[in-house]
Amino acid sequence: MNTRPPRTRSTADWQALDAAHFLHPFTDFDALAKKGARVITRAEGIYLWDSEGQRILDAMSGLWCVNVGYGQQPLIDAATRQLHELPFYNAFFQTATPPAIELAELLAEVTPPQFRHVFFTGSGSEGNDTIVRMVRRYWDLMGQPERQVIVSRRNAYHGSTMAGASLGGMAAMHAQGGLPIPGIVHIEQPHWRELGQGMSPEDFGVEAARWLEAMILQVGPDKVAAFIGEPVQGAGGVIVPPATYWPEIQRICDRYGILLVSDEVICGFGRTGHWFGCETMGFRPDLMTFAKGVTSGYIPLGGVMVGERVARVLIERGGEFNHGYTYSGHPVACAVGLANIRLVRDLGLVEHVRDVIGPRLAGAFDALREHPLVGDVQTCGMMGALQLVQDKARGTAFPAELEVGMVCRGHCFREGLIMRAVGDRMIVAPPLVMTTAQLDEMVALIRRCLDLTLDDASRQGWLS
Ligand code: PXG
Repeated sequence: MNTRPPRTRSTADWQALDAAHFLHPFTDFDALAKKGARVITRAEGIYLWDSEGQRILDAMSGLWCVNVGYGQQPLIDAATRQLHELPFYNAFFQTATPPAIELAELLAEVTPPQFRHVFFTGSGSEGNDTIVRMVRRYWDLMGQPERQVIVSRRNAYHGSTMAGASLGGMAAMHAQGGLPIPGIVHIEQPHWRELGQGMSPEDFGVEAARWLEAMILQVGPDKVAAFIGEPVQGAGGVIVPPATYWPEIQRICDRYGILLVSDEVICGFGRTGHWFGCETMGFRPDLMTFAKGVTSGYIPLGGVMVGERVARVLIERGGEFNHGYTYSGHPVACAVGLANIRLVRDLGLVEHVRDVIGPRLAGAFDALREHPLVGDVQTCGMMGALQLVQDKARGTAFPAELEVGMVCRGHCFREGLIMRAVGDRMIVAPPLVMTTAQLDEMVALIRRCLDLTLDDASRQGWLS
């Protein structure tokens, strides 16, 4: 029986309470308190409803995570069953729980063959903190303790903890809290449109990968522990590297013996049309971070897949690894993860992305190239970006202070569509269960919001 009282507060009441007590992530607290938060109250399939009763098509899957869509009964049942049976037990003191053991087995099955072991965390950020400690521990055990430096990329996102934000390449994050921590360096991102003009994408992909080699030589090959990257940069704006990039990165890592880490927090579990982004991009990581799509965001869970190269050393020569979280292997989270991965498999979602809905998104975004505001388009599986430009013929960007992306995002909100703006890149990462009819509905909404933004831009004289 549901004994919870009905949610009878008005939107204004919710907003006042929110402003009084709730500090939101990545938010200007004062500005939000003045404006009032949008309160999301329920969801079903690919749609959300807010406290005003407006239906919203969620083209961002919550926050790149609700891959199976909202309201999936098998996940709800798995959580409920596990909450009754054993809501919590830890994995620290030589104990384990059945859901954690079974999820570890299933993860070994769906990940590439070099992965047979997993270290569970509560989030992607904790996963990347684990990566930093684990790769340094690996090199200690290998008798090369001077290998400490991890190479990452500008405009990467790897989380918000001290190590996650340090690995990330976001200047605004480094400006707060004394980051990056020592031993983390950054190279430029493989963003052909921004950095590769005058070169073919293929040539640029190789060139961008060689920036890694240049950095290795600058730091000293005997000091570099690992390279980390998202197969496709997500929060940075859905930046899809040229096909030549990752194979060249792999070659360089092999050449210098450094560990290759794939941050699969967004790309994992089918989003790119393969189980993992490294499979789509053609490389073979030694370690992978995952989170989000492992439970479709129904409950927090993350982790690190540890390839045999590292696992064998940690297991056979390591002794105790002094690292772990209360919620490493949380039984309810793992039960939901199991149900979610089985559902992804039963519904054939990876194939749906690869063969049906991903190609349809690519085709629809390609058709948006002729829109006067759209200067460039990129997609990969169920991720897509539309670059808004001031002058289509020359491809020039709008002045940043006009915040055209935010203008477009405002129209999306009002029209019942959630899309992210990263600068002037409008991005989507819809639920993988999206049907073709729903995709067409989403694209029609996007087109309408682009038209409304174009009207604003011409009325304000921003196009001249
Ligand atoms: N790695 C990647 C690639 C991510 O996208 C994290 C790590 C951190 O995961 P947790 O679970 O600690 O948040 C992420 C998270 C955005 C946005 O604005 C993206 C993320 C988080 C918050 C906002 O697109 N990705």
